[in-house]
Amino acid sequence: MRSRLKAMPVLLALLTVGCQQKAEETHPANATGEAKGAATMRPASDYLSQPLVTDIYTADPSAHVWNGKIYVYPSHDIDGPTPEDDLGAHFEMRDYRILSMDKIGGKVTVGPVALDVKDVPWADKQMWAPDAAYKNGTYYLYFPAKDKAGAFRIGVATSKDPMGPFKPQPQPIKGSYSIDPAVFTDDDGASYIYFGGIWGGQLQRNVTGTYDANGSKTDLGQDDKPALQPRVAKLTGDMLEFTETPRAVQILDEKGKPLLGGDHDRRFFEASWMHKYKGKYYFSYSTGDTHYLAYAIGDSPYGPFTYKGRIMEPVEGWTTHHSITQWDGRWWLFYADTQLSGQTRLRNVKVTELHYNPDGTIRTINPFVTNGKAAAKP
Ligand code: FUB
Repeated sequence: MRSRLKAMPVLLALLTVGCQQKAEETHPANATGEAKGAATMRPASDYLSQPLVTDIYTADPSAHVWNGKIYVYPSHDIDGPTPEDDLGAHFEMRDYRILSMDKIGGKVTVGPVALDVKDVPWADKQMWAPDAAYKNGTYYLYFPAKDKAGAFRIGVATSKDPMGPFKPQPQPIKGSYSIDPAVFTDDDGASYIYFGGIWGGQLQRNVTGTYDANGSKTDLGQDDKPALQPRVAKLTGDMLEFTETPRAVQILDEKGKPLLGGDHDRRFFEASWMHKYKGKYYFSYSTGDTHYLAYAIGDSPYGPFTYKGRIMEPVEGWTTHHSITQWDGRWWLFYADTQLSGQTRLRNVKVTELHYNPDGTIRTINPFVTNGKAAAKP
């Protein structure tokens, strides 16, 4: 899983001393807070966009616009002791802090702790990528965490304030499993939750709907069979439960055949997101070990969705995870990389504009600036 970064620790150790001055020049705001700014191999000008916050490490940004403000619900990365492995044991997050801003490019406020793992009765550790929703005066925070048996479940917590604090339900959502919840509310008011992730996200250990602690560590190991699919379920009117047994989300190729397990450049890995553009449903996701953000288009929130291409080429770092939202008449991609730290486990969220082509396809974004210019492929 980590092949791109295998040489990174040694390289970083060497660069930390030599590049300290450079790092400080590049990230002057890093002198305070958790995100101290370490070795960086590139000047800030190489990146398409800059970290939204530099005082804490953040990842997995789920962005929403409420009451004219932008709220970002990220993971809060911490520098824990667990060694990096293929199952993401090094992502040891223990709480959530929410970001808000009046406009894209404006000042970003970092909220206080909005939910702590110690206050969630069923959860033990690893508060991974969250999302949020709003209905009838209440904000809902959806979050994955490992329970005491080591199985990922999805919880929900509520608040009257989009910044929290959130009060968790005493149990995870009944029938939930795996990671990366993303909630989409359609024009008719119905809300759907998408979730799932393979490898450390344990989707392959939940194929029957019941967690199998002895299941495969990665995927189903069936490269010539349909890939594991993300899940979707309609939420109940109170937003707290599934109305149905989660369904598999079909992602098809251009011939209408399911993407195969061996198609690592296109198959689903984790990080579901749903948005609607000109009446079509866009399901987007991360391809994980090939590091792309990809998307597929369909006519219903349940799918099927036809693979259309990449939203973003690989960022610096192993994972990226995104959300897409409209603000001030333009579309924005929130994502993360490791610009501040150079370490997989310590990420920082960013935002850049997303553009559609006239036929509804999305222009692929290069997260780096080449020859002084941002490159976006038509
Ligand atoms: O942040 C922990 C995990 O890494 C997320 O849940 C995945 O989407 C990946 O970003």
